[in-house]
Amino acid sequence: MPQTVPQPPALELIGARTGNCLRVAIAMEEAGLAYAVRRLNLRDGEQRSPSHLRLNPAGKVPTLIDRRGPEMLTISQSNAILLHLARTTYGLLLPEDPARHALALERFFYFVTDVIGPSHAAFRARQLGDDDAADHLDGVAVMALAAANAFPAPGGYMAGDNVTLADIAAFTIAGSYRTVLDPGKFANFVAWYQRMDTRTAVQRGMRAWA
Ligand SMILES: N[C@@H](CCC(=O)N[C@@H](CS)C(=O)NCC(=O)O)C(=O)O
Repeated sequence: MPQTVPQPPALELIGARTGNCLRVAIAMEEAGLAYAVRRLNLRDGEQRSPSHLRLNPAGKVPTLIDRRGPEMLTISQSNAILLHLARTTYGLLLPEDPARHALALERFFYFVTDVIGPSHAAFRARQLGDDDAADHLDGVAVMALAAANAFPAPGGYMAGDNVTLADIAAFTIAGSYRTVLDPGKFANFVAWYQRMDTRTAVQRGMRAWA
C-alpha cells in the first residue's frame, strides 16, 4: 500500500513571542493564511544554532519559510515578510487602488520608522543603563503615536475602512505605550486600539506564540 509522505507546511513561521514575530502572526491571521509556527527559545540562544543561522545569518527572528511556489523562499526581517504577504494575498493587507495603497504604505512606514525604530532603540539604551537616552527615545515614539490620533476616520482604520499593514505595525507597538496616551485627549487613537484589540484575527495572532 502506498505510504503518504508528510508534507512540510506551505508557510512556516519561525520565531518567539516578541513584537516583531507577533506582527507577522497577526498579518497571517488577517490574511486568512494557514501557517505553522516553529518556536525558538531565545533565552537558550536557539536563534544562533547552526540550523537557524543557515536560514537567517543574522541569528534573529522572525524568519518565514514559504513553500507555496515552485521555489522555497526564506525571508527574514518582519517588515519584509509583511510586504511579501501583502504582495501574495492581492489586496488583503494593502489596498490595490494606487492612492489608497500609497497612503497605507506611508502610514506603515510611519509606524515602522518613527515609532518602532525609536522604541527599539529606547529598549537597547535602557538595557545599557542610559535612562536619559531611553526616556528621550520613548518620548519620540509616544509623540509619533499621539500624532497618529489624526489618522483613523471614526470607526475606521489607519489608512481607510479596512485593516492594512499600517494597523498591524501600529497595534504591535501601541500596546507598549497604551497607558501613556490620555484617552480624553487621544480618543480617536484609543478607540482604534480597542477596535483592533477585539478583532478575531488580531487575537489569534497574539496567541500564536503562546
Ligand atoms: N529588524 C528585524 C529585527 C529582528 C530582531 O531583532 N529580532 C529579535 C526579536 S524581536 C531577536 O531575534 N532577538 C534575539 C537576539 O538578538 O539574539 C525584524 O524586524 O525582523
